[in-house]
Amino acid sequence: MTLTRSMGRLTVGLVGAALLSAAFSAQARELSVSTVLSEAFPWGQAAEKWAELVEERSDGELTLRVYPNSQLVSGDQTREFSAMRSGLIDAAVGSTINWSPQVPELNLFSLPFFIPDEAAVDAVTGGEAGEMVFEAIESRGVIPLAWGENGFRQVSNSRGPIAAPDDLDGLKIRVVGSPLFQDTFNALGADPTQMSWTDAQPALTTGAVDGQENPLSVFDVARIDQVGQQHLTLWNYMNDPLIFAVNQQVWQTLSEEQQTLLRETALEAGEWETAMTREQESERLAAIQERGVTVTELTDEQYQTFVDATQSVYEKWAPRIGESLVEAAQTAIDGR
Ligand code: X2X
Repeated sequence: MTLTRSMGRLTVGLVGAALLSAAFSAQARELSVSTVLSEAFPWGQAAEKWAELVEERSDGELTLRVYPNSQLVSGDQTREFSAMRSGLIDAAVGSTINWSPQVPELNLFSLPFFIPDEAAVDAVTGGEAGEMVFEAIESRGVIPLAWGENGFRQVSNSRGPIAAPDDLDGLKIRVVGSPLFQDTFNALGADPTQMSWTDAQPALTTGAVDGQENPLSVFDVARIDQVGQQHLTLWNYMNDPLIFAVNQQVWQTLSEEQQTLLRETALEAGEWETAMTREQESERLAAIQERGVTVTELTDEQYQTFVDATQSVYEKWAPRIGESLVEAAQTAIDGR
């Protein structure tokens, strides 16, 4: 009887505290931020930078706590967006690839050989197409704040140099994200298999898969060369932007001042990380080559054979992404 009564009081106390904190959103508040990669990588550093800037400027009112390695979704990175939308995660610095199963518009960035260089990335994310992508995210219950960059993705494998689609023939390639990746690698004659980053590393080590695709920073930091990936082809087949975002209900409980703070610091952290990622590319490539990895660069003609081989993917996916979005991106790319 006494126990029941005191438990009742405790419950009332907890509920009261929750109500109080919701009512006075200006009081100290901690938000969880999910990332796939840790601070050993530029991606994790982007989230840490965001947290640092918020810490510095909020006088302890607002804290971002970063949870790396997809731990808030038990390693299943393609569930990150759903978890953020449902409020299981407050915020994230996430990849367009990992969120594309829930936000089909994000497949724009995964269209093979569509966004060829950094100027094209900036023209797309910084213009009308970028706004359309942000609207698509917001319409699904998540507030996007800023862009970052995981980088241009390059393909590696353990068998031999890749300079033509034929060289991918039958190779088991680990991919992640939406079915678009299956289509791209099938079109190239490879044998793609979808798995999380957590599962990818053991699969490369045991030889269960022959190859993978990731930006140079990931190849370098994760020491992909040590798991048998001795051949790397620079083909810039897609760029993988990162997006800083917050759950909509959480956003609405923040004061206007806190919202401005979160947005400004996300923009700053994103610009900082994008510039750093790009600056480090050449030294990373040199480090990878020094470890004995064979690096293949494509001639214009070789590049074109990959573009031609994946044309069907563009045709199948442009309508799913939205023709008007693809057109806006194309216009931005042409005008860069
Ligand atoms: O899983 C990957 O390949 C990674 C780490 O690049 C992403 O999360 C998209």
